[in-house]
Amino acid sequence: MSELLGKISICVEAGKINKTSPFPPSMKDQDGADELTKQALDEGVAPDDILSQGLVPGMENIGVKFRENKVFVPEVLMAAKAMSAAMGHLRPFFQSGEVKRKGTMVIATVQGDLHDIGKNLVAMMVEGAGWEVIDLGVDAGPEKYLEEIEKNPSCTVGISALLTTTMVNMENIVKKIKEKYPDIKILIGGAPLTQQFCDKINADFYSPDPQGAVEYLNAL
Ligand code: B1M
Repeated sequence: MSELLGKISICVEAGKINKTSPFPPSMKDQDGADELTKQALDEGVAPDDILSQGLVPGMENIGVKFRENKVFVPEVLMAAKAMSAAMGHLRPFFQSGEVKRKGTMVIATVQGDLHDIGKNLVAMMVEGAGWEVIDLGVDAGPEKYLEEIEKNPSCTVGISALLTTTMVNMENIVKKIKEKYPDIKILIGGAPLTQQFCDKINADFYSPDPQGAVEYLNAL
C-alpha cells in the first residue's frame, strides 16, 4: 500500500474529515481524508485503489475496534464522515462505472419501528466496505422492500429492529421477500434479536453488530 493510501486509511479510522476539522485534536491542522483523496486522484492513483486500499481498511479497522468496545458510536460516526468526504471525490467514478461496488444492500428499520441510529451505523459501515447502500429509512413493510428489490434484483436485504414489539414484523417481510425472490439473502440485526429468532423467521444471517454484517456481505 502506498504511503498516501496509508494516510487516507488513518484519516478515515481517526475520523479526520479535512484540514479545518478539529477532531481528533492530535491531528489538528493536518490534511484530512478530503484533501488526501483529492491529492491521490491528482497524482493519478486509481480511484479503485483509493477505495480498496484507503477507505475500506480505515472503515474496517474502526468496525473491529467498535465490536471490541475499544471505540464508541461517536468515533464511528466521525469515521463515516471522513469516509463520506473522501467518497465525494470518488462519486463521479462510481457513476461512470470506473469503480465497481461489491454489490448492493437494501436496508431499513422494520415496520412500526422508528429507531434508526443502529441501522444508520450498519449502512455507513457497509458503504465503507465498498458496497452500494440503498437506505429505505424507518417503518418499512414488505411492500417498500419489494418495490426496491424489483429495481435491484441482485441485492442483499438488511432489516433492523429495536423493539420486541416490532421485531416480530420481520417474519412477514422475510416471508414475502422469499416467496417472490427465494435467492435473495436477508440479514437481520438489532438489540433484541437472537440467532434463535433468525432461525425461526428463516432469515439468512443474524449479526449483533455492523462489522458482522460487513463480514457476512463480503463472504457472499
Ligand atoms: Co426507544 N426504546 N422507544 N427511542 N430507545 C429502546 C430501544 C428501549 C430498549 C428503551 C428502554 O425501555 N430501556 C425500549 C425497547 C424495549 C423493548 O422493546 N424491549 C424503547 C422503547 C420502548 C421506545 C418507545 C416505545 C417509547 C415510547 O414511546 N413509549 C418508542 C418507540 C417508537 C417507535 O419506534 N415506534 C421509542 C422511541 C425512541 C426515540 C424516538 C426517542 C429514540 C430513537 C431515535 C432514533 O433512533 N432516531 C429512542 C432511543 C434513542 C432509544 C435507546 C435509548 C437507544 C437506541 C439506540 O439508538 N442505541 C434505547 C435504549 C438503549 O438501547 N439504551 C431505546 C444505539 C445504537 C447504536 O444501538 O440500535 O442497538 P442499536 O444498534 C446496534 C446493534 O443492535 C446492531 O448494530 C448497531 C451498532 O452496534 N444493529 C444491527 C442494529 N441494527 C442492525 C442491523 C443489522 C446488523 C446489526 O443488519 C441488518
